[in-house]
Amino acid sequence: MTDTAPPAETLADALARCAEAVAVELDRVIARAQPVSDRLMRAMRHAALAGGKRLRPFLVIESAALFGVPMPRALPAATALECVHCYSLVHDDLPAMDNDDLRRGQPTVHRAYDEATAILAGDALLTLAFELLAEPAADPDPAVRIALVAALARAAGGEGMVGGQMLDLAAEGRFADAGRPAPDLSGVARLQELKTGALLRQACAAGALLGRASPAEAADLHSYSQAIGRAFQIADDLLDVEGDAVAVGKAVGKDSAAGKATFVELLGVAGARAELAKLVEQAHAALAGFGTRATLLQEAARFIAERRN
Ligand code: GRG
Repeated sequence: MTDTAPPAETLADALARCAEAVAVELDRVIARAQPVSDRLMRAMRHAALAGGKRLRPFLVIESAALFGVPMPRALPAATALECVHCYSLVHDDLPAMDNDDLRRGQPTVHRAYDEATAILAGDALLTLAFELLAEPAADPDPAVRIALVAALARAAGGEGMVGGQMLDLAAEGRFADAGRPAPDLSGVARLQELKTGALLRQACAAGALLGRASPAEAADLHSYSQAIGRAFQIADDLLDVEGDAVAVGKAVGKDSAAGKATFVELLGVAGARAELAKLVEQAHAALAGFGTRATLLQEAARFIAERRN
């Protein structure tokens, strides 16, 4: 008999395990719309089940796992967050927003269906998220369910992602009566912290809530999530400049075409890469206190920084 420990799960395997579990759960909960409208359900499925890295659910599941919460217990909160993310992509692709034809290598929802159906599919995914968090399966403690609902609402709404999207449109000069703010690093950082950072931070905050993290543990996870949120956006800006539309699964070069200020434009490609490396180090350091339990989350920071799609 040997006393060797089983090999640690690789990041790729962990991402695949979470993605599979979330897809099964999304499939199950989206079916609730079917008795009312098969078309709505199909559009929601198109939005939520046609690929995606499932990074946010992975972060919920792995943050909760730091505290010994098993994946099935974290799955409702993880699925809820992915519902909000998928809604945001559907609405972001609409003609009134980014007007994109391609997402995750597929036609966008308004292209595959129509604009009204896409708006409603996004609305239905957003509201489904809160339904999932309000259900007892999200957490046995009603106070924790309320905290999950409140935190997701803040992260997704006007003081979070939607607010960031508004700043982004303003930065493009989309509001004739509001002028166009001069691009600077702190303005871009604030916009991105809200637009894309808020949901990534919420992923780790949800894991901390599910795991009954101490204030110090929650603060460490918060620092980690801030670092990966920034890294995610810089990587996204680099992909917009250097990425290949087929690999990325959506149009690239749109930021410069829209005259948008980005980290890459403000820091240069080399500066952006240096900043990425710093952020990966910060993310690692933030979780040092969790020891080897945090290995997957630490590896995820590098994955986010170096992603190709
Ligand atoms: C319209 C309410 C509303 C909000 C839109 C998040 C957002 C705000 C828009 C998304 C547009 C976009 C492409 C932003 C860049 C960063 C981002 C969120 C990319 C997509 O996230 P990934 O890479 O996507 O995690 P997958 O497909 O893997 O899920």
